Amino acid sequence: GNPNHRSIVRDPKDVIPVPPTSITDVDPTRLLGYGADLEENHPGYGDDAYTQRRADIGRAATEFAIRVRRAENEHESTIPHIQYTAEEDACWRDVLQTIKKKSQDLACPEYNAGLEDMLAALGPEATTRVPQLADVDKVLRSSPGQFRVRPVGGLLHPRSFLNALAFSTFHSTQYVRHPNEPFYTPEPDIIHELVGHLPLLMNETFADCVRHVGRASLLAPECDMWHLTKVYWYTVEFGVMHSKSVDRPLAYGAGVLSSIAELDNLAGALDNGVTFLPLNPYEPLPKISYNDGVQKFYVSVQSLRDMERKLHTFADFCENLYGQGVSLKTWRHLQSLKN
Ligand code: HBI
Ligand code: FE
Repeated sequence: GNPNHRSIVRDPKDVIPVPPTSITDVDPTRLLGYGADLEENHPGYGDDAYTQRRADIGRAATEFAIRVRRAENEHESTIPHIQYTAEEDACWRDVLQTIKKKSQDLACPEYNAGLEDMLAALGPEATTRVPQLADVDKVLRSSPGQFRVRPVGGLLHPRSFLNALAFSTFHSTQYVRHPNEPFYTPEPDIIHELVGHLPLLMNETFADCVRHVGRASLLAPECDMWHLTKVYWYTVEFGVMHSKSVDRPLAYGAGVLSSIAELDNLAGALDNGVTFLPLNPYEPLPKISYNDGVQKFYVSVQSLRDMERKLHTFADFCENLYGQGVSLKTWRHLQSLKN
């Protein structure tokens, strides 16, 4: 070879992937986390009947995904219908009632409106029985947010999960958390998805925010995926809204809205010295804490509009950067050399 030509060896984690061009390209079968055997920290650990039930419902979702791929025609009527047990319905009813009460004072108004609209559209049965995902999908599709739901068997791989958001698709589990711990689950379950995530996805501005995070992920190299996961985590999962006209922070993140401990933590946050950081998606974000209790700080936005503007600009920036073959990680490195 030419001795003057130094070949550049790229780190494989810094290479831009071929992005999916439609939701059909997004693989919903790459699951992470709890598999057939639950770990010790799972409330269902050692409960064979629960483990079996959860696995059966999960498998139905994966089989749905495989059927849809073959047919290349995703239709809402084929979302598996689950016959929920009286115990599962009771768990749904208890959590929903408690959250509905608490959210009046602690959630942002757009969430409360979304929850009310969603329940009204689902009909009176929805307050006492776990709604069918096929029905929720219809409600969401015809709402201003224009999202749709796809069933999934468990915690989906972050790239598949985030990519799908760009195509207005939210992956939702269908199994119910363990009845011994109605207010805690270490993994997403249908209560977390329906009570935590879907009410705000009825809202157009919020749905746009979520689509922006998805869009930023489409061309993201592997080395940026964890950062984008954190952007999602500190907004859609645990974000709070602190508007100038309200004297306290209000929840909009699903992990706060579907957890009594988080809602109580947020209620006492101003008195207990919990810190609030303004959203800055460009800079490194703090380590995610999963298993050590409630959040020690929250990332805040002033309004959904404020968040939409920030994430819109951020997604445009990522697309542009990735289009030039540069990762956020490399961009940050180059910035630090300049200063
Ligand atoms: N999978 N089923 C499901 N539900 C989620 O809420 C979810 C997921 N996979 C990843 C994820 N959320 C995020 O926390 C990020 O890792 C993108
Ligand atoms: Fe979630």
